Amino acid sequence: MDCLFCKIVNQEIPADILYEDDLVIAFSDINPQAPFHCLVIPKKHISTLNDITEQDRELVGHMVTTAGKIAADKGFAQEGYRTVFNCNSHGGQTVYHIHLHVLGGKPLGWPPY
Ligand code: DGP
Repeated sequence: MDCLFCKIVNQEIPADILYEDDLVIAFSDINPQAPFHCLVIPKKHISTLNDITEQDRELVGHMVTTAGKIAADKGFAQEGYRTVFNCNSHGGQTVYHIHLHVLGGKPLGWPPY
């Protein structure tokens, strides 16, 4: 399977890795949209949120708790930060391996558009 983020998981292409364990890896986004912007991804390939099953419940929960821990470690817990899953074209998904964006370090606009 030709998946960019699987290649990062397998260390076939480099990334600025912030966190890694048996289930997930977090790395800096190559095109940051905030002073801090990283992606938390599962090591297991899942293409979109539509492909998540009940069996992935703990894995996806672990992605969210990992995002929260990273944000807290970076000092964003008090002022806040944003987490985003984009799904398919209307959601703005460009890489088809699920990833949780973690953005912080400034007030973020809402709604997106
Ligand atoms: P999305 O649009 O939700 O699919 O977000 C994909 C993100 O992935 C986007 O913010 C840019 C980031 N990205 C794309 N290619 C690479 C890469 O090769 N390395 C890293 N670190 N990030 C990438």
